[in-house]
Amino acid sequence: MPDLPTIDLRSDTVTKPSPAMRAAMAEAEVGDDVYGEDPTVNRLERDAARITGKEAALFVPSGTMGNNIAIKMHTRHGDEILCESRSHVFDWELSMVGWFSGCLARPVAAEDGILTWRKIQPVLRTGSPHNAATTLICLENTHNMAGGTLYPLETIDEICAKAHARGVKVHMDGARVFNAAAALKIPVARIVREVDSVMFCLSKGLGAPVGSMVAGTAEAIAQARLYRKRLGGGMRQAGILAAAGLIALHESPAHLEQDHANARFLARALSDLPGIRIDPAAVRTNIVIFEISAPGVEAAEFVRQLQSHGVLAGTVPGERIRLVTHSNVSRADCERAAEVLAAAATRQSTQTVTA
Ligand code: TLP
Repeated sequence: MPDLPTIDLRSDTVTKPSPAMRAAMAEAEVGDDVYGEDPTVNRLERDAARITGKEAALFVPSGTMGNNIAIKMHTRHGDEILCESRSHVFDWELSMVGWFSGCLARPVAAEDGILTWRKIQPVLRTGSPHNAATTLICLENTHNMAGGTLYPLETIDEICAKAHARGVKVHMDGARVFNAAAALKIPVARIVREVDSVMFCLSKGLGAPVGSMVAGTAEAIAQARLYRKRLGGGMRQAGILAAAGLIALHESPAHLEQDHANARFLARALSDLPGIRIDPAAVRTNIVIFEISAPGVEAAEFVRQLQSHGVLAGTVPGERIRLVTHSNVSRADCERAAEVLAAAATRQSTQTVTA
């Protein structure tokens, strides 16, 4: 049998730039962006602001930098911020909320990753001689570790209205907000209409090699520009990267529904397998998370088995396995991945039965 290419489902961060992106990068008009003179970056920032319905946007090297610049611009040292307990800002950003913004992150658990005002209200603090005030709520949409779940519009709007009435800001970690928009079939601008800022990634499902955007008011983004420079994120001829970002922004959203259909396909295939726990109905975007229910089988060992048969998956906390679909995996790849998953599941269930 000929060697088949590896199918990489570890993350949508693994996508390689398309030929159109590479061509645009080669031809990009550039300038020094720290002087504000890179026409391609300027265009990307203008377009991102328009598409998110915000006054201004800033190109940043990564989602992590974007989130932390946003948290910094909405808070002061010693404030509390509120976020979901498995959110990226809390769990995956090296405690930057404390390290960079000097804030305490108060996590609130939600089974499906989706915060509601009912969950938020009891833990919001107004500030007193004993308690620091909560000044920011972070919503992750889609929620990565909950399996790409998404916020209903009413939930976002209610949180924003009630938070704003108390002088609390709302930031959306919208690393995958274009996936949410594709799933809900509504514009991103509507999803983020009420939030004070949004970060979204060009380098995940949208397929650009590098970069994320932070959008908000002109005043907040002017401040964000200074924080980016402080963090060493002032990039010079960044138009080379922004050129790919423009293609990601304008052309990739139309293809996301295909990734979602592939994720649903994998989820359905997994739900038929012995020793696997998954609710396929919960898979709405491009992230599929499942558990091994067979006793004594470790997620890491299952992932090693998949890898030895050419399928890369990732483990996530809680002995769970994550598959992420993206533009570099086709339906045919997912069909082959489903066969590899089926063989691994059958092997482990027969081993557990005979053990
Ligand atoms: N997520 C990565 C890992 O860091 C877990 C992935 O493979 O999914 N917000 C969310 C919701 C994210 O999922 C990520 C990256 C980020 C922010 C950070 O983006 P980068 O990696 O560009 O710093």
